[in-house]
Formats: sequence, C-alpha cells, structure tokens
Amino acid sequence: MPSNKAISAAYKAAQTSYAELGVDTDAAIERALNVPISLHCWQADDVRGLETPKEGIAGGGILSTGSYPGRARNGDEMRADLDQVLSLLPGKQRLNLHAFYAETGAKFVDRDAITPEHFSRWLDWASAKGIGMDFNPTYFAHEKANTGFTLSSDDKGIRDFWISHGIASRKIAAAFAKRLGSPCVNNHWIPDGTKDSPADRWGPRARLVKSLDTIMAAKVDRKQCVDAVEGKLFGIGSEDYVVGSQEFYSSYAQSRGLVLCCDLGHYHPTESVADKVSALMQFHPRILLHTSRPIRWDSDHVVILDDAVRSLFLEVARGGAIDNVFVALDFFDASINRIAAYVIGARATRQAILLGLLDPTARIQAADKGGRGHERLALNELSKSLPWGAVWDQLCAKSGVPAGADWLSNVAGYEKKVLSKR
Ligand code: RNT
Ligand code: ZN
Repeated sequence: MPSNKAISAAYKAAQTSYAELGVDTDAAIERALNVPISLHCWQADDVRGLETPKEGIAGGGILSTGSYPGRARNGDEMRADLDQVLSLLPGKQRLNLHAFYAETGAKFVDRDAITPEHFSRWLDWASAKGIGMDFNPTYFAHEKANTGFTLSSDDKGIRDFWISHGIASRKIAAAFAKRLGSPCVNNHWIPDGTKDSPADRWGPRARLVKSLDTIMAAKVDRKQCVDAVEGKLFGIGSEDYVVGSQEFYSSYAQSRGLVLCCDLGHYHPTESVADKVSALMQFHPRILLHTSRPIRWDSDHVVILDDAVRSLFLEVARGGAIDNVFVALDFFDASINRIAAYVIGARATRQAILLGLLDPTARIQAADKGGRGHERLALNELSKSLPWGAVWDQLCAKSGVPAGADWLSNVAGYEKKVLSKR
C-alpha cells in the first residue's frame, strides 16, 4: 500500500527521468485525467437488459460467459454497482447505456416506442453525478431480430420496426445531451449476417444503406446526438457474412458525416487497429474506439494493458488526435467479480492513454528524421521501461482514488456487503 509520501517521492524521480527525454509528466497527467471514458453499463448484468425476458430470443451473437455471483438484476442494482466502480476510477467518466436498459415500470414498451422518459432514472443518476451519457440502439435480443436480419431484412415490416427504433434512439440521445449539457454519442451496431455463405451478399447491404439513411434523415440535432456506426468481421451466427463490415461502415460513415466506431475485437487477430488510426483519420475527423480484448476471437474479455491497447493510444497521442477520439469500453465477463472487471478495464484504458501521452515522441521522431533508425529503436525500447507506474500512482492520488492495488479491498468490502446478498 503506497503512502502519499512514497507516491510523491517516486513521482519526483519519475518526473526527472521523463524530463530528460523532454516529456512533461504534469501536463500528461492533466491531459490523461480529462479524456472521458464511457463506461458500458452492460458489464454489470452480463448484457441481459431490463426488459421482461421472453422465450426463444437469440442474442445477436453477444454472449457473456461465466456465473460469478452478484450480477445486477435491475436498474437500481446496476446504478449501485456503477457508483462503486466510479468511486475507484481516476479521471473523467461517462455512462454508456443500451436501449434495452429502459425502465418502463410494469408496462411493456417495445423498442420502436421508447422515449427519453423511459430513461429518467438513469438521467437523474448521471445528472447527480455530473457525468455525461452515451447511447446505443439495441438491434438484438428481440423477436424481430431472430432471423439474423434487422435493418437489412427483406421483410419491410421488420425493417420499418427497426428504423423506428433507430429514430427513437437518436431522439433519446439528443434528449440526454440536452439534459446533461454534453453531446451524446449514439452508436449503431447492427448484428445482421449469416452463419453460412449467403446466395445474395448485395441485397442486404443495399437495404442497410437505405434503412440507415432513413434513420439519419430524421430531424435530430447532430450536435447533440453524435451518431456512430460500428462494423464487425464476424459474430456467433454470422461467421460467414456480416452485412455491416468494416469497409461498409468506413465508407458509409465517411460519406454521411457520421462517426466510425472501431472495436478492438472486430478484426482479424493479426490486424493492428493502431495502424488503422492514421489511415482512417485522413478522412474521418472523429472516430469512436471500443476498447475490448479478443482472445482468439471476438471474446470481449476484460481490457488489460496489452500491446493492442497500448499501441492504439500511442498512435492517437502521436497523431495529436486525443481530442478527436471518443473512448468507450466494450467487454463483458461474467466469470469474475464484475466490479473488479470494470475497474481493471477502465484503469487499463486510462493507463494506455497516459502512456501514449508520456511517449517521448519529439525525441524519437527527431532520431527518425535524422536517419538514425538505431536511435529510434533504442528510444522506443527505453520508453517501455520508463517509470510510468509512478506517474500513474500520482495520477490516482491527484484524483483521490486508491493507487496500486488498494482498490481491491474496496471491491472485497462491496462483495461482502452487497454482491454476496444477491
Ligand atoms: C458487438 C459490438 C457492440 C456490442 C454492444 C453491446 O460486437 O461490439 O458494440 O458489444 O453494443
Ligand atoms: Zn463494440
């Protein structure tokens, strides 16, 4: 358990090491604390949603595995868990809500009919905490998604239903933004696709464009509701064909002035999302990053400080693009304590942001420019062993949250007092 005195002594030494390489650690801490990270509500309840469960509903390929005790069973329990999570996280956070977390009381309200009032309890909670909210239409886990097609379905009735849902989501997002005084990112992920090779790869894509165009044509303030679209390589049940692939959405977002979402789990395992950033951002002024951890496939494991996450934020920092990316978590693991899962994933994401900002970029780029490839390589290597942990502890201390692994005792206390009683 590092004392405050030990933290500041270690920080002073670290500050000197970084300063020798031209890095201002105070400025990096300040900047890293201010990048909003959007906490996905769906880790708390294993992506179940708050609608009355119905029989025979496919999940759209989203699957949380494990049965660790303590899953949140309603909105109040979710908010209590998120309170606990927020108390352990340094810096600025937001809440990322999915549409099927509407609270409609005893009345069933279908997805095409939801309105901002159905989220008033979430809004009151976020407003009391002084945090912004983001939103996601839920185009899965619904009887009208069971064929595997929603907005790209060849059934007009199905398409129209989901178009209404998409429009409803945009109005809700705009209302969130207005109430909380901060633009709301509204991310559309559409699960449509097929398990096996379809005979027609064209029709669904043409229909998806038309449906999305209808949704985006609805009059909603685009400054308040910032729509994003998320592509994917494959899902459970859509192994062969995903209608909304990366190429589809990269072009769609760019041509329609929408934000493109890149999820770390949505590419071939050897593809580098870090490398994509500088390519995409020549054309896309802003992108949304879903931090996740795919193990062999899009498994949505808890984010850790691995190479994929580190190199992604290093690229963002080197490109000076930190203010042009939206950062959101996207993982779900029901096999471990869910509060700890949030804290680990959110802290790792912010650590990667901090590490990017601590990069001695000017020095490394000067070596590069001077044709001293060996120096570039040596400095890149050196940056891995710089005392960034001491800078991180200082960031936590500055934010008034436990440094090191001290937060584990808070999680243990909450498990004993609250989670074990569920
Ligand atoms: C699915 C996408 C999407 C979802 C959430 C629940 O593969 O990553 O972002 O995880 O909308
Ligand atoms: Zn995602």
